[in-house]
Order: sequence, then structure tokens, then C-alpha cells
Amino acid sequence: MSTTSPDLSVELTGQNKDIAVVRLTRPAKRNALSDGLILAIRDAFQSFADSVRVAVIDGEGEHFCAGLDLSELKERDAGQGVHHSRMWHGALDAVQFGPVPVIAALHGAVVGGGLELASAAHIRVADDTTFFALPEGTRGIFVGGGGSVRIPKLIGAARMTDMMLTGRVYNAADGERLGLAQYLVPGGTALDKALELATRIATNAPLTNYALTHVLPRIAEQPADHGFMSEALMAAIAQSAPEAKARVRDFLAGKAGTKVKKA
Ligand code: 1HE
Repeated sequence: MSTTSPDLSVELTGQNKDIAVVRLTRPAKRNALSDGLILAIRDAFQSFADSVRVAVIDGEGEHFCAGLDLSELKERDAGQGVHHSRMWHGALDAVQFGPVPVIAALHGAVVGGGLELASAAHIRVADDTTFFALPEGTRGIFVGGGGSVRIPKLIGAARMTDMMLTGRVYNAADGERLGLAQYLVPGGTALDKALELATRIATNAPLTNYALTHVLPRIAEQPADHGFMSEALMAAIAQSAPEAKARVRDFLAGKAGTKVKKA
């Protein structure tokens, strides 16, 4: 059953309603992630309309997300703690391995579970008000939303260890330099940039987008020998699609807008 929440909105935009903007709408609590909000995120990413080709996730107010709703942090026994963390894993897996590429538009605090959520996106755009931190270490807890798996892939285990041991906060420029975000933009423009990227991504062949979000991360985890074989299989499937043949034909025919341009 689909969970709705007053703390989450989903709006379809773009030509043909092909971009879903998923917005955390709990600014009074800095978009802290309650259990209800985490389940609503899971359900939103599992139930997009067929028209959706790309999703953008952002947060209302001055901060993207303050992480786990600490007011819900109550006594749990070990078993309940495992289930709670696995619930987060299910939700953020729905983001990373959902039907479409996901762009996170970041500003203000991207901390704790907020950084775990952002890490599940495929592209992160940070405006210059963004700051990144993992306060779990100083709060006597640990990441539980997949951060220990995803964040070291972005910045390495050593930097994540430092963030958690010392409470280190990275500003937007340093975050982009390290790999916490792929784009750095002026304050207040992260959503615009994310929508610009989404518009471009929506014109890709859906099968290529699927290969990039579902196959590439798995190849990256495989031994090289297995990875080469997976790559060959995916390449063969992608290039055999009629859409791929038409796109290559357009380039060979010199059709406008098909040439790679200097950055
Ligand atoms: C919250 C939360 C929250 C704010 N849970 N209520 N995350 C943290 O340790 C980060 C905690 N938050 C902060 O450090 C700051 O709130 C911010 C830097 C994000 C923003 O500061 P500011 O000055 O804009 O807001 P504020 O005055 O601190 O907070 C406004 C309200 O939001 C206030 O409630 P109010 O009723 O007194 O108005 C805060 O209590 C509330 N609020 N953040 C609950 N996180 C899967 S495991 C993941 C583990 C983690 O994520 S641990 C890290 C948790």
C-alpha cells in the first residue's frame, strides 16, 4: 500500500510530465526524516507515473535535510534497531535502484541521514550554501541508512571516518572537490540546475539510463573479468535497440545537434 505524508510532495513537470520533483516539505523541522517520511519516500519512488523519465529530490526551506528525526530516536532493542535500519535501506534502495535516474538538489544542511539520502541519488547538485556533515559520531550513534556503503564510494573510507570521528563539516566547494557533489552552483539555483540536467537526461534512451543506474554500479562491484563480460552483454543489448540505431543514424547523417561540443 502506498504511504502518503504531509511532509512529502511529488509534482510532475517538464514536457510530457517526464520529470518528477520529489520534495521534502517539513521545513519547520529542517526536513528531518521521520519513519513516516522515509516510508513515503520509498513509496513515491516505487509508484511514479509511466511518463516519468527522471526524478529530482529537493527540500523546502533553508536546508535540504537534517537527517534522522532525533525526536523518534527511542529505546530500541538490537532486533528493532536492525529492522529500523533495514527499513531505511529499503527506502534508499528504492531511490538508487528505482525506475529512473535521480538528481539531488542540495542546499543548507545535508547532514546525517540527509547525506545518506543524497548519496542514494545518481547526481548531486550543491548550491554554495550547502554543508555536509555526519554528526552521528558525536551523537553516539552510527549511520544506518546505507551511508557506510555509499559514502566511502564517493569520498573514500578515510574521509568518512574523519567526518564521523571529528564531526568535521565540509562546505559546498570542498564537498564538490571531494566528490560529495558533481556540480557546484550559486546559492538558490540548485533546483534550476537539477531541472536543466533532468531535462537533458530525459532525452536519453531509457535503456541507456537504466544501464547507467542499474548495471554500471553492479559492474563496478564485480571482479574485472566478470565486469568485462557484464559490460559486453549490456553493450550488446543497448546497441540492438531500434532507438540506438536511429540515434547513430542521425549522427552519421549529420543531423543538427548530434555532435559532441567542446565544454
Ligand atoms: C530536528 C532535527 C532532527 C532539526 N531531528 N528535529 N541530525 C543531526 O544531528 C542534525 C541536527 N540538526 C541541526 O544540527 C540543526 O537543526 C541544523 C544545522 C540542521 C539546522 O539549524 P537551524 O538553526 O536552522 O534549526 P534548529 O533551530 O536547530 O532546528 C529547528 C527545529 O527543527 C527545531 O525544533 P523546534 O520544535 O525547537 O523548532 C529542531 O529541534 C528541529 N530539528 N534537526 C529532529 N535531526 C539512518 S540513521 C541516520 C542518523 C542521523 O541522521 S544522525 C544525525 C541527525
